[in-house]
Amino acid sequence: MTSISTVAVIGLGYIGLPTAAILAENGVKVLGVDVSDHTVDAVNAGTVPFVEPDLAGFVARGVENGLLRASTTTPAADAYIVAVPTPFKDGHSPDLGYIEAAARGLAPQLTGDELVILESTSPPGATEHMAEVIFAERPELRESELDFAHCPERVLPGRVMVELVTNDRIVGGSTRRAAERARDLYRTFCEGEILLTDTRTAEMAKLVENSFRDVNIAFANELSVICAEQGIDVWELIELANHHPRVNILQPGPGVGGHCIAVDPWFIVDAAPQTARLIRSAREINDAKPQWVIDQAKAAAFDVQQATGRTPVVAALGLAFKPNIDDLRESPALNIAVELADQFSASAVLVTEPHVEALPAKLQGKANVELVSAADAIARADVILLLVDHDAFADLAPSAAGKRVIDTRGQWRRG
Ligand code: SAJ
Repeated sequence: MTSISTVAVIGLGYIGLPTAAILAENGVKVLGVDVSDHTVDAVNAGTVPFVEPDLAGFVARGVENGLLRASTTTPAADAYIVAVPTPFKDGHSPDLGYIEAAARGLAPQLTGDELVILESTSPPGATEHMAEVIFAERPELRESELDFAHCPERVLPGRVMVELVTNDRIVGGSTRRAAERARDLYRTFCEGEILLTDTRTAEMAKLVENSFRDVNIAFANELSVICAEQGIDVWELIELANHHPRVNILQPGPGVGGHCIAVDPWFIVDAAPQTARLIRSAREINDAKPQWVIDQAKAAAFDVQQATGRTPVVAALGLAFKPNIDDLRESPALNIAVELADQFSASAVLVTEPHVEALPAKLQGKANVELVSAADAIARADVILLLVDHDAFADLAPSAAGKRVIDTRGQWRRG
């Protein structure tokens, strides 16, 4: 068993590139692999193709020190880290196609004593499946000393370079030796605890962490709908209930966004369709929340029209999937704004997002949509939807009478 001095990181996205860069920072020779020429060129020029605090400095140093370079083909290495996307296919089933392609890409390079790590968020059994894809390409390696591991990441976007170092990690090995080899590799940069298990448990742990959060947000979202029916202020209710020493209810919102929490629980549902009942319900509750918000907006617009006889102006404050970031991926706020634009085609729909400079593609070309400042939106609109509790909105609660406010985050209610 050779020691690990070179690592190929396959997939230079939001997780792969930071991992490659931090390994290089700690003296490991890293060869990054990506299908995108743009990404490969950017990395080789010492730059980054997306925004993540501090990442650019790590990449620049790695390239300058000769420890990090990228290519579109998979080179020979002592260890491989596969960090490619696992999107949906056919509804909510995970598509393992990118993992399979990465496995086929690295298989020809193997000599039989390497460590192959799957880092992509994956359904239970995906690491075993990756190994099978490799063995199908190279049957003679079945009896070799190849090791496989799954090491899910838990880093929070915006804090990736810090959390890569400080978070605890779960490392699941195909054997104890595989887990220990992977642990030793992550130890080069991870200062948190590294906990060893088997591959299926490690795969499930990542899915369970995000499902735990999804289920708890669904509880808050369900409460918000019940409270609206019952004439109770949900924000006050949660604040009061959370004074109980063993109660900690999360915050309702316009739905759950991002590329993890709204996605990963479905992998459990797909793996256990009959038994994952609570997890499925939580997903359905959170996915239904944007439509509920739109229905609230419609009712408010109807009221304004009845009262004034004119077509109301509607404002959507915030497009990002959570506060104080510019990330629009799987954002319920953005989807609500798109629906408002389509369903209120006769109305002006004013959109505000302090973290972007132009209308996102999904809203471009819609004649009734205008990107304006928050102050402008609040001054002009009859119906105001607060969709993201960005700090920038905190002090802007509308004071004029006659405006209908749908505060989906309770930001103005909470003060
Ligand atoms: N949200 C609520 N109410 C809350 C908390 C969050 O509506 O009380 C919403 C947010 O507005 C957002 C969504 O949930 O739309 C998700 O936001 P988040 O901050 O909970 O999580 P992410 O998606 O940014 O990152 C999560 C983290 N996982 C957990 O907290 C269990 C992160 O540690 C993971 O690394 C990441 O998913 C991932 O990559 O899986």
